[in-house]
Amino acid sequence: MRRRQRGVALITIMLVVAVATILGVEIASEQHFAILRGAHSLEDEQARQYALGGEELARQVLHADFVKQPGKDSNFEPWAAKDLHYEFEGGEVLIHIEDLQGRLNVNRVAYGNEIAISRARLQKLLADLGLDPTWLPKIVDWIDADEAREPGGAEDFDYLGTTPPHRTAGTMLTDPSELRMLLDMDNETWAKLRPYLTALPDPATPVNINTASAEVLASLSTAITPQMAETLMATRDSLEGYDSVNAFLQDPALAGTAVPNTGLGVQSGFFEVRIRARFNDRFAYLTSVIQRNLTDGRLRVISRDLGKRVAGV
Ligand SMILES: [Ca+2]
Ligand SMILES: [Ca+2]
Repeated sequence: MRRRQRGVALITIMLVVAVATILGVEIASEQHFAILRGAHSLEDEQARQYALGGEELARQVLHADFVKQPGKDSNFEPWAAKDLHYEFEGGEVLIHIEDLQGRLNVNRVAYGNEIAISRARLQKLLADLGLDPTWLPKIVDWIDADEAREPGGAEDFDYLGTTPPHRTAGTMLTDPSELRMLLDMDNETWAKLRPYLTALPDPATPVNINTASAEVLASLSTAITPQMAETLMATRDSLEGYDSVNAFLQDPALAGTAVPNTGLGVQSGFFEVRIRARFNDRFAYLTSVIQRNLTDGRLRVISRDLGKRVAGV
């Protein structure tokens, strides 16, 4: 809120208090409720401003991280702390930052120069999660620009027969939740898949092996078993993150696996920030995606969802 607007908000709160005091006990109940409603909407607005303040704090944390060590990102850095919590007068802000490059970028299965390896990785993830392999062609068809069905896939023609009829995206996704619309997708399947997927605007964006979950590490090659992924996670913890992709590929746990040196990295440029803000007893929720420039650390909010209650904060 700009200073002047803040001043106006403060004067308005003071007026509400003054009016309530003057009217005292003689106030008619209807008027009383009207004032309460007014006060609540002011408090809601204050909570929303705190949430936006939380986003600004997240930007500062991410910028400080870049200044300290631009070439390497891991879950051992301050931005990844689970207790980013700030108290203000009458309220508080809770911030949870997640590296979106710790997930598989679904846009890579149909765009960019690494389509084949990206499809293989999503296929491996589906297999490890015990999900039907035809989710891959369905995801590919949903995102790719053509109307030609992959074997086992589904294009516009198949969706026009659904209720309500709709069409495929035919372009890169901005939010992976759009895949909830896939033919035959159900809540249970989507709940299993969702934690491991993201939709980033640049299909060249690699997976950060330092923030990837065990499931995503296991998806990197058919040669990596879930047990091996757990071993890799333990080594990664002891190192506080691998210094380079080569250091990861040379990990003894990967000996003989020939994991392709494609689409992997140790640096991140896309973060999801989930915020819960409170002012008095009013809450506001904000989810923002922040892009951090890999060369100069500049930060840019690329999406902002205010008001949606989110898990994880
Ligand atoms: Ca298509
Ligand atoms: Ca297609």
